[in-house]
Amino acid sequence: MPHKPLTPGRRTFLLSLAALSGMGAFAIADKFRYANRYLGATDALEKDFSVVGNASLRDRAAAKGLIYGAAFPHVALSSDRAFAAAFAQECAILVPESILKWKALRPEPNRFDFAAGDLMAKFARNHGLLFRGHTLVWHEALPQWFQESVNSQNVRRILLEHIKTVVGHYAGKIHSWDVVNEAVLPKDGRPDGLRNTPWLQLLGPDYIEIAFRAAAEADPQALLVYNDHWLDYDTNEGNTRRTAVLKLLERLKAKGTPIHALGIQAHLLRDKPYFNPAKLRSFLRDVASLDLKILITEMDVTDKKLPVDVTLRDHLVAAAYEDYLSVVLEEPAVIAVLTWGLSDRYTWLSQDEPRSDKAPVRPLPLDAQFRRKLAWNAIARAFDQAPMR
Ligand code: 9MR
Repeated sequence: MPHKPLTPGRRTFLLSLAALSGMGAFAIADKFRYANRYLGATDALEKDFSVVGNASLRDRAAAKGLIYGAAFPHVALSSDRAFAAAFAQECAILVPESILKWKALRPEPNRFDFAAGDLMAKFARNHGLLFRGHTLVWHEALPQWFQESVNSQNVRRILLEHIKTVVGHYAGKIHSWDVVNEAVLPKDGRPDGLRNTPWLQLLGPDYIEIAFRAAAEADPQALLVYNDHWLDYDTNEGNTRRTAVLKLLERLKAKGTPIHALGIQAHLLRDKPYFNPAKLRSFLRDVASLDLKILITEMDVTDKKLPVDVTLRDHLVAAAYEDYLSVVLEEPAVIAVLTWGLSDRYTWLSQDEPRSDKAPVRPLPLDAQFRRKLAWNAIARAFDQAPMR
């Protein structure tokens, strides 16, 4: 990556930052060198993330015909009223982070437990939020009994029963369902690019179509989504994944499968300098040309490898949000943006992608005290600048 010269403008900016934070010349030179190791770090530091007014993300998105929302961690529902209040203020759509997965919902083959899901649905209803379902078919979060007792003889019945029961239970109350999650993994080596999951092994590649048809039958009103990850970057993996997902969507549409949208998870890695707006744009266009809507379903920005300095880290994370959203929101087929969590207090990344220096991670729009961060500003700015739907 080219080293950016320390221009007078940059020097003045960094010096005023030093003056503000009381740092000496050494610390600033250090900070600059550090910043420059990351693509665009100096640009991110100089970027203006100001926003006009105080309106919530929910209102800014709605002003453009978009929906903003987030994943809600079950642990916060009864125990954290401040989080719930911040959620209701900023969001227009709620997706339970875990409790609608098989493991939580179906503790035994013949017993469904809707208690937690129903509480979450009630919270959404009481606060005028749309409710979104995640997820009906995934190779993770399966209960122990699945591995022990599901086989090629009973799998179809068990899957159809699951979809009928769960989708039927929330029919009429749900905005959209992630019907199938993360079914593509080109490096598993299959010509169709599908991941070698228990579903594929037991039911064959048609399991995806079977699931969508069952979901459509159980709730003809819900928007049915195929959801997948690592579609964002111009890397070998990103490129092969986008191609494989597109082919899967084409096959499903050609068979008349009732699929309505692609969910792009967008778990971003700021330290990976492989963002290519042109490639992402053309992927979105290709998806839209299949007459599919697009949702950004699980957005966050991993700060695992970013400098520990909070000012710099927050700028880099915010820049990643704005760069990405300003590109995807140009595409009229994109109808919703959800972050995977709302506050740094509750994020899967604390567990799954912790920092080696043990500093708390800061991947989401609100900090751990529910104050708006620069990432919030970045999302707000992207909504403000987005074309009207
Ligand atoms: O954030 C979720 C975490 O709390 C759960 O333990 C985990 C397993 O159920 O799933 C995480 O959410 C994943 C989502 O369901 C699918 N895309 C990747 C998300 C992060 O791993």
